[in-house]
Amino acid sequence: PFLRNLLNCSEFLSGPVSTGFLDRNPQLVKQKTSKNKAQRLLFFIAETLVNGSTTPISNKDIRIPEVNPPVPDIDYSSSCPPGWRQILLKEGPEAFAKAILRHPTVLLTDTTMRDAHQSLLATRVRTHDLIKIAPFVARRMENLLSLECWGGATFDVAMRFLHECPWDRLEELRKRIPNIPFQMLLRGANAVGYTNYPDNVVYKFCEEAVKSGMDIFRVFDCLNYVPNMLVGMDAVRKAGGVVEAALCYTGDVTRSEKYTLQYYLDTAEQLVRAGTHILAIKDMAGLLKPDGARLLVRALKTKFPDYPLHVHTHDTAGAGVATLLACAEAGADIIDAAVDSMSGITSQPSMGALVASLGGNGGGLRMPDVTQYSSYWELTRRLYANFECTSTMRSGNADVYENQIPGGQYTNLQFQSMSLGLADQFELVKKRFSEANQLLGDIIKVTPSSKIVGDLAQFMVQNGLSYNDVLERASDLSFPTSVIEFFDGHVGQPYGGFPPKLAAAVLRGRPPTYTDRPGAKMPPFDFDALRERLNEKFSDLHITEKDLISSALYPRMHEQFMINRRLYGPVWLLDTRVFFQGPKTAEELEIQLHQGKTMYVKPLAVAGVDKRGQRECFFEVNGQQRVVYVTDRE
Ligand code: 3PY
Ligand code: ZN
Repeated sequence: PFLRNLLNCSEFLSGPVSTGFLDRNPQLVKQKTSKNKAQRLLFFIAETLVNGSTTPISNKDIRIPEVNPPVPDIDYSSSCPPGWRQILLKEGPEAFAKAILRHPTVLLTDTTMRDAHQSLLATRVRTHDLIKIAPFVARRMENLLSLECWGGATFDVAMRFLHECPWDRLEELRKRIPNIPFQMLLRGANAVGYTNYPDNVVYKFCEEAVKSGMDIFRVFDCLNYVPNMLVGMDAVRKAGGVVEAALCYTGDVTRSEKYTLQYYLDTAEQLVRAGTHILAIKDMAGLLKPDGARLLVRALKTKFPDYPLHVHTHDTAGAGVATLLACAEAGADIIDAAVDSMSGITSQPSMGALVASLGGNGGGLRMPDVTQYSSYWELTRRLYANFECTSTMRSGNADVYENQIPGGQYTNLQFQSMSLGLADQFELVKKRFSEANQLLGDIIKVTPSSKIVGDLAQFMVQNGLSYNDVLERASDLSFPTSVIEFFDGHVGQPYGGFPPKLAAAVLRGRPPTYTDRPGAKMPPFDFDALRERLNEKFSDLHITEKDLISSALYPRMHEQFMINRRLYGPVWLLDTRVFFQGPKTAEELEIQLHQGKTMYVKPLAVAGVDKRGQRECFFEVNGQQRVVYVTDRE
């Protein structure tokens, strides 16, 4: 087989073989693992027993508790009641938007399955735990306007850290929740990545997302740069999805001189003209306070009464519930909440608090159902104790109004500071974040522009630079790449333009590469060539159109994911404790391979290292003894 593979390998056929040839062509070497799903999972378990977690864990000292979060005991044989998705499927996006407008009371979006765990648990919640509770959500939370369960960082984290295919997650959830519209976060021309992509990548992404079950796309751009958003909006519309164009909120609309009420109204006007179905306010840092919320929501609803208004905030300071109640009073049509046990601090405001406070019209949700849903997540959250971002942030912090760090980034920045040995300087990092923002021209801060501000802040702290030092010494400083690319126009054009003096210094006097939409100059992505390459490299795996998109967005990460998939199989079937930590000796694991087929695995013993550097792992599988060999990497 090696020779046959070699003769099919284009790198081998096209010239002399150079260093790293085998690493670049792992398909040439037959893996020692069997192709069988059960055997791959067994190999994965053996791997965790011998070498520990296959994915980085922030705090290894924390042992994952042996809890098995029970799903609420309801009648799962009953069919799912109809929900908003039936209206969408039957009548289409325009009529769906009209139906929202006609609805007499405010509606809710549940963010538990995306933003809440992105903001609290480093996006690590696994498909396993999401699909366990999905049948309950479909039957008891059927009045949700939508369920945010995809997009943002979930796409790359699934592949990079969880060895999961993000598309499978979407499809598995969709199978179990046919009645509630799914909602995702689309970073405009950045799709679900951190950089601009050729337009055909964004179009193909949206097309496949709709086919896999996505309904509502919250499209934003990290600088509110409308040309970048238009690509995403058009791609969603062509794919048949609901376009929800978002205005990213920053500053304080009641007093900011730059991001004024007029600024938001003018930007909204462009989004309405571009054919959005729904308008959204995306307050990614939790800066919107009740007075600003009333002002902004009233103004938008007065000017654009024919468009449903959806409000998203974070509870970083602790004022989130008050803000969302103010939005509801002022006429917002939909508000975002996370279930109680996954809410608060850098996540969304509490669903239970909102449902209770809205009295008889809590988005059509029933308090006992919310409580049961919350109990499931309370225990499930404990399985992710290693990723609890709030281990250092235990309460709300109103200093966010000053530093404006987005919810999803706050704790990341804290971890990043710790790993750079700057843990005790986090206060300074926050101060520098706010100064870095001013240096860059007071920009909108959300993925990826927030990272640029964060990179500059870290750079200032590490090099002991103050605001004035940066300004004075700019032409001699080696700025982080992200900062150079920002001034070079790679992200888009910020509102109000680039600060000219710093731009000239950072670019060393040369003109910027992009002065308009970066994607406009990119040649289309060659999907045919990629398909050929992947089919050759992974000739033993079935390459789908979705694989092509994952690879176009994240080439190296996707390749590693494919290698892991080949080795480990569908690891999302394993319990979360087993996935991150491995099982205990003699613990009996019950793994449901598919409907009606369960595998029972009991790890018995791990032998010492043999001459080849391998260890024998002994298991009992469905009552039979089995041995798996794993290389000890110590
Ligand atoms: C993301 O882009 O992942 C965000 O959550 C932005 O708020
Ligand atoms: Zn958010």
